[in-house]
Amino acid sequence: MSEHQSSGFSRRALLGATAGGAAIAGGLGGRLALTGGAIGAASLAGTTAATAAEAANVAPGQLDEYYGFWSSGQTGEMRILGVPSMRELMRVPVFNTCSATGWGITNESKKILTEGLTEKTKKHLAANGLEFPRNGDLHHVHMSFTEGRYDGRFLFMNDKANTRVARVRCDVMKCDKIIEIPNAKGIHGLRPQKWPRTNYVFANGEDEVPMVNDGKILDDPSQYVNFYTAINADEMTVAWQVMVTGNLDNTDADYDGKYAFSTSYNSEMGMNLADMTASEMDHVVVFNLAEIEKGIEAGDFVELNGVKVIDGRKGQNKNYTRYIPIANNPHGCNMAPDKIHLCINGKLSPTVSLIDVRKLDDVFYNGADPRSVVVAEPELGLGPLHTCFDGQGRAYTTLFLDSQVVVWDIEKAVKGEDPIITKADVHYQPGHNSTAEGETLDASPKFYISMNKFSKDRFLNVGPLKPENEQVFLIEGDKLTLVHDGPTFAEPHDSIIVHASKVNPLNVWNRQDPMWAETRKRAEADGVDLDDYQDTVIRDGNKVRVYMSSQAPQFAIESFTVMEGDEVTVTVTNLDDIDDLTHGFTMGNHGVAMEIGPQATSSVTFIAGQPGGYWYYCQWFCHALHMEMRGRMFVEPKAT
Ligand code: RUQ
Ligand code: CUA
Ligand code: CA
Repeated sequence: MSEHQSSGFSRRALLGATAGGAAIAGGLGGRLALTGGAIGAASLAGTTAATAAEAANVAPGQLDEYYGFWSSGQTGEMRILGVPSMRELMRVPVFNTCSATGWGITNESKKILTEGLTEKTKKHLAANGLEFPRNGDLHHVHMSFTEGRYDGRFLFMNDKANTRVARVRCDVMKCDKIIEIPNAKGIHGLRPQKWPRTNYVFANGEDEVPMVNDGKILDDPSQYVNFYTAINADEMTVAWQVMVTGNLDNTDADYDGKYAFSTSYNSEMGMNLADMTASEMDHVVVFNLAEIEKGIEAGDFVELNGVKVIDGRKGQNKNYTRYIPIANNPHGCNMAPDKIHLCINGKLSPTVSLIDVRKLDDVFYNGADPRSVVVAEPELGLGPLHTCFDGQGRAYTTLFLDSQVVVWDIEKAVKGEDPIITKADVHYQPGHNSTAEGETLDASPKFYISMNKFSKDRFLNVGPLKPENEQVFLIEGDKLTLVHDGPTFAEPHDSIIVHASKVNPLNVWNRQDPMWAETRKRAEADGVDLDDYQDTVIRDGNKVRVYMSSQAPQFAIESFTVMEGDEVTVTVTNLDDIDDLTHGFTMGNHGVAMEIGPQATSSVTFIAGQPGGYWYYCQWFCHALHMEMRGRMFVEPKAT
C-alpha cells in the first residue's frame, strides 16, 4: 500500500536513515497532488482529497473551529495557529528574544526572564555578559486542565536547553512566569495534572547529573541521578522532586489524580550511544502522588538547593515509585481518554506497550509483578514515537522510520486481535501528532495533525536548511485523508488543539494588569499616576525617567534631552482602547524596541549613547499617519 514498505530495511535503520526511498515517494506524491489525489490507500479508498480539502477549508474571513498551540523547538517561542486552516495567528515569545514585541528588551519581560533563574545560573550567565539565556528549546506546550478537560487558563511549556518551565496566560497570550528547575538538567517531557485540576505541572529532567553538581563529582556516572519535578501550577514554584534511577524522557498523568508516568530510555545510565541502548529493557517510572505528598509531609526528604527531594530510586522499596520494564528505549507517554490505558511508544521496538492504570494499585500495595500492568503490546510498525486519541477507542501512532501514521483499535489490542485499522503515509518522519483535544476527555475524531521532522522535496527549495512539514488529515470514520501540507520553521515539535469556545483572550489590556505592576510602583514613587496620565521627564542624578502616553498617531512627548551616558528609562502607556491598535517604541541606534498593546504600559531602560539627536518612532502600524508618529532624544555631551 505504500512505497515505503516496499523499500529495503537499510533505509529504516534508526541512525543514518537516508532520504532515498522517501524522496521518491514524495516526488510521486507531489505530482499526484496536482491532479487532486493524495497518495496512500487511506485516501484513495474514500473521499477524494479535493472534496476532503473542501470540507476542511476555512474560507477567507471565516474563523477556525479550533486553536492550535504549538511549540517551536529550538526557536524557543510558542505559536498559535488556527485549525484546520493552519493559518499562523500569533507568535508568543517565551524563551527567545523578539525584535517585534521587545520580549527580552523591555523591563517587564526582563524581569520574567531573570527572576526565576538560580543564583548559580545567574553567575555563569554574567560571566558571559548575559542577564538571561539567549536561547530556549521549547518542546511541549500543554494547557491547564479542570477535571480532565482544557480550562483555558494557562499554557505550560518546557525549555530543554536551560532547564526551565514557563507559563503563558491565556487571557492575554503572554508569558508571565519562567522558572529554572534546580537540581534537574534538561527539562524535556512536561504535562499538567489532569485530575481533579492542574495543581501540579510535571516535568522530566532528561540528563543525568551528580546529586550535588558542584564539580566534586565529574565523570563518575555511578553517582549520577535524575530528577522528576512537580511544579505548583498556580504559584509557579517547585513543589517537590523525586530522585529516580535512569533518565526521564516523556511524561503524562492519569485521569484519577493518583499517578504520573515517565518513560526512560537510559535505565542503563549510559553516557554514550552504545551504553544507552545496551539493555533489552528500559522502564516506565510510575509516581504515586499521594504517597509522595505523605512522604514530604512526614519529612522523608532531603532539601537540595531549596527543593524537597524524595528518594524514589530503584530498590528503595518505598511506595513513591515503581519501575515497569518496557522494551529498550521507549519514547512517547500518552494517557488515553478512556481513563484506563497508558500508551508507551516503543521507538526502537515496533510496539506500543499498553498499561492498564487500574492495575497499578496492586503493584504498589499487593506486591504484584510490575509487568502485570502491561495488558497488550501490539506490533504497529517501525519507530513508534507518539500516540494520540480520538475519543472513539482509536489510537493514532506516529511511525518515524516508516514515515506513516498507524490507526489502531485499543480494545482489539487488549483482546489480542489484530488492532490495525489503517496506515497513511506522511511526509516525512513524524514525531508528535495531535487530534482535536486528543489528550483530554473531549477528544474528538475530526482532524489529525502530523508534525513531520523532514519536508525534503515537498516545497520549493530554499537552500540546505529546509522547513519541516506539518500535515493535516481529515478523519472520516476509519479513513484519513490528507488535506493540507504546511512548511514550518524550526521546529513543529508538538501541538495541542483546543476548541475555540474554551479560549477567550481579551481584546484590550486591563489597565491594572500585573504585567506592569513594578513599573506602576516605580511611577508612583516618581509621583506619576499611570491611570491619570501625566507626561513628564524625571531627572534623578544620571538617571532619566521619561513617562509618556501614546495615542494614534502621536507620542505625548515629542522630544526629551539627556546626557551622554545617562541611564534612560522610557515608559509608554498606550491610551488607545480600540481593538487591534498597538503602538510601538523604537529608539534608533540603541537596540531598543517594544510593543505597547491597547491600554498597556511597557518600559525599557538603556544607556544614552554618543552625543547627537536620535529619532524614536512607533514601529507597529497604527494609523494613516503612523510614519509621523516619532520624536527626538537629544543627547548632550558629558560636561568635562
Ligand atoms: S519528544 S518527537 Cu521532545 Cu516531544 Cu518526541
Ligand atoms: Cu503608533 Cu504606529
Ligand atoms: Ca536504553
